[in-house]
Amino acid sequence: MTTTTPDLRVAVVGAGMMGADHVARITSTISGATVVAVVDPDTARADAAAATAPGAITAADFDEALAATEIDAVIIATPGFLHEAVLLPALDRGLAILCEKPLTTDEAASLRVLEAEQKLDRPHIQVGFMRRFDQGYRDLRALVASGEHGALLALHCAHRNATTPPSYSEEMLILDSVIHEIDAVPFIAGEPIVAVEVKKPRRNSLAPEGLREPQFVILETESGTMAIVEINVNVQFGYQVTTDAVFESGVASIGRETGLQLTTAARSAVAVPPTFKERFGAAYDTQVQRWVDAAHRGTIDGPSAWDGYLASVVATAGVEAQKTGRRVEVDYAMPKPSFYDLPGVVSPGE
Ligand code: ISE
Repeated sequence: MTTTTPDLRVAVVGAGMMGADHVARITSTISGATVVAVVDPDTARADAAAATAPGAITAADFDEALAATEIDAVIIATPGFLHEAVLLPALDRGLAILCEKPLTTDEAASLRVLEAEQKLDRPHIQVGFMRRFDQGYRDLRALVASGEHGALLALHCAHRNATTPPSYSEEMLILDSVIHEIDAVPFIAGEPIVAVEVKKPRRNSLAPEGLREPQFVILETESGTMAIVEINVNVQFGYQVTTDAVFESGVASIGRETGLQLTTAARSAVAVPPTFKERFGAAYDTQVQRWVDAAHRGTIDGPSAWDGYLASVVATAGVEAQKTGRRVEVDYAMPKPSFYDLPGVVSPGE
């Protein structure tokens, strides 16, 4: 006789681009999980996302969904400043949680989340820093760790989006976009960020009125590796995220466009993905499958709330650097609690 484990019953909170993508992913690609609820105050958006998940109910808020159906796990895909309001009740109920980045949009809120989580028996929150599941990032991390080409001296990171919505503010360059590099740079370099500085070159006149971008965000790590991040979010042509790593005796690059190269009419071209959904599609799939598998085992398998907290400390310093033009040192309030060292909490790539 074979026994089958019941699917993880997942609520997806936030049915915007990312939330809708996760609903469709769980339904069509991921095994061991079913979307049972889609939560969004915008009923048209909730309905549209739920249409891809047979049997899922829709609800205007998380409480309504909790009251209406049995839920084991939640994916939080609302804007970052709304995460805490879902994280706290989800922790209270002991749900498995995949929280899209950022954990929260400021350090104080991240601390409150850490405190609430540490009242439980083990970490429940995995943070959606999906770049850690991208093969290029993992290869680069392994190359740095191997020491084969000497020390890592510098990283040139380009982070380019086609356009931004009207709600996108200057702070979001750091809190919503560079937050990915704020997590990825320590992941690649194997050491924490200790200082941030922001430089503002000539403004792109194609950016929405009032948005001062592109910007260069300089992240320094403990041993002096410098990552220079070009955040450039109205490039019009598509989505591009590349990293060039400079070692003592070599240079490595990830993220260049690959695939079919068509040469015709005196031109040669490779397609550029339109958005992050396509560029990081495989990484999102791996991340969600590993989170579901880990939830069945009662653990997480990826960046934890501690990683989310570290990123929010750096991001808070980054916003100060952006406002003042100064180099701002990062002050982590505490060492990593042993709670986050539990065996079974695996860092991807390890
Ligand atoms: C968006 O929220 C993401 O997470 C994307 O990966 C990033 O490239 C974009 O700039 C953000 O707004």
